Amino acid sequence: MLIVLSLLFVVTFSLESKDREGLRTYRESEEKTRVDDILHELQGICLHENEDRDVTQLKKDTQSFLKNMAVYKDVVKMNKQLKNDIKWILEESRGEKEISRIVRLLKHEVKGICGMSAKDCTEIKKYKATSGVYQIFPKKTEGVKAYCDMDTDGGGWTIIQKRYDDSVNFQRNWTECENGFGNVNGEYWLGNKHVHRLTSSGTYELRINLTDKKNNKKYATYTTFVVGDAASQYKLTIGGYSGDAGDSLSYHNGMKFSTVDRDNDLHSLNCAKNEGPWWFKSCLIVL
Ligand SMILES: [Ca+2]
Repeated sequence: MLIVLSLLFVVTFSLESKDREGLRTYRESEEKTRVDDILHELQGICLHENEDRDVTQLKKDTQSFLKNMAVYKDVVKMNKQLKNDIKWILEESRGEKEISRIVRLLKHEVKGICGMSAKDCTEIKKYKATSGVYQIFPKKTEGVKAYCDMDTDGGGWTIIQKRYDDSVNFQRNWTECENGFGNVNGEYWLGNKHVHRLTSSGTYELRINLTDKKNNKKYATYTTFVVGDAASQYKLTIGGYSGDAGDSLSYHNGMKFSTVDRDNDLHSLNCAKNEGPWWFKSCLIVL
């Protein structure tokens, strides 16, 4: 019996491998690694769900930065977003009196950078390589919390669905499926509108991981995965299967999303009533 099901996204391999090449070059020297670490820490302030980064901690970090001006100068070189304001810090900062101004400035700048850079977990991976809950901004619009898997197959996967312990009821109506539901630290559905925004903003690969009670793992990947907009009833476009879990999705290619309160399948019954919300052509056991 299958007890874990997670659907994950990642940009196509070619895009990701290009980024990794960049990171390798980036980490060539010790000094550059230190700068990289500071940038990652700054990104982590607003990217990560961890709320313990309060003003007191930020003040400590700021004082630490001021003691490491040489490193800070390199931060400037590596991040245009911070350049002007860090220049101001270096030139104008005069001890404790300036700390509160610097804190406000850094928070503002860092949030700006995070908001612009974190379209999905693949982008976040450039700054934070730790799996966990992050705020992402698909299509740079409304933010949504998602769990980022930074470990599976190179990491950078945005999880759109995770099920493993039946702690969350997945038999939800159209609106709930549209906006998302569940617990982002446990079982959840990201929401059709967010999945649409993601898959319409670039080329995404879908990965499905299955683990049984004996911890046997299987997977399926699809090189094409697009979810249409609300007007299309979140129509599924899928193709390019590979893996060892079997291809259970291609049969439903081209179908609209169905829920208990919206029957869009081609079967005489409403498949979602027994099988939960999904893209159905006819009623089959899905995954
Ligand atoms: Ca039907």
